[in-house]
Amino acid sequence: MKSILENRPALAAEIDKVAEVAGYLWQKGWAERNGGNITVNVTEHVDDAVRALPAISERYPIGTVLPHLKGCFFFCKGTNRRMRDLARRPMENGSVIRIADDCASYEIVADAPVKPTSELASHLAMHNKMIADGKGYKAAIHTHPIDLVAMTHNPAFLEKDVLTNLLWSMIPETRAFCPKGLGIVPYKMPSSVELAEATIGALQEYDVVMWEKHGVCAVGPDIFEAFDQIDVLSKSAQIYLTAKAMGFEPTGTTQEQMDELKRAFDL
Ligand code: 2HA
Ligand code: ZN
Repeated sequence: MKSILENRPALAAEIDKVAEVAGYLWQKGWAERNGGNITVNVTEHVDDAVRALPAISERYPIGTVLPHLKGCFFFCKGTNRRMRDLARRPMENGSVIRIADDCASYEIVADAPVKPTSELASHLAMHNKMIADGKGYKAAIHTHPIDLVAMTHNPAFLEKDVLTNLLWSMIPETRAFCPKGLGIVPYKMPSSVELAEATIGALQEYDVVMWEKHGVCAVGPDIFEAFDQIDVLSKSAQIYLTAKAMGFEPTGTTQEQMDELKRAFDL
């Protein structure tokens, strides 16, 4: 079977990045079984031949109407597919979908009829918002980092910006590379439109949001940037819990030191 990636180096390069990040998620222990999902807006890498491709699936409802997505193309990890398999064979464990003109449904166009992630409503709602914001963000990721998810089991950490300030104070890089901090979405049913809507609400202020007792979502210009933000936050969480495991409460950098960083890096 001919792959949509053949003779499309820019599109193939985006899918390569997705596969690379999928491997990291597995290696980090953030992606048990089919846990987590990745979607990338690949519309800019799609030519007339792709636009003319017939659908290879029925038309599925998104569950919500997303006006900015009309005619857009997305690469999506498949539902029930393993992240570790996406790493090795991305086009067998994910697919390219086209959003229909009603902005409320989609069809699969390539390579195989692999149904997209169960969190498609949240992912597409994030992409709709990213287009509306006009910052050129193209990637969304959801994964289950052990340390960050564990922290959401403490009600004190669910108060606005408590976790953000704690994680910023563990190592200066976290403030520098995740300058908006970490939003919190109270527990919602996985895959639900309510979860999608709450996620969009939190993204007004943050590029990374925690889903209480479930996982984390991040958006960015590409999948590497989205992944890196989760990675720096998880590093901070690791430092916090390593200090706790050594039997003491970490002091954290002071507010003064953080303010100095904010000025120096123009955050
Ligand atoms: O795709 O992580 O939240 C599996 C999940 C659902
Ligand atoms: Zn999940």
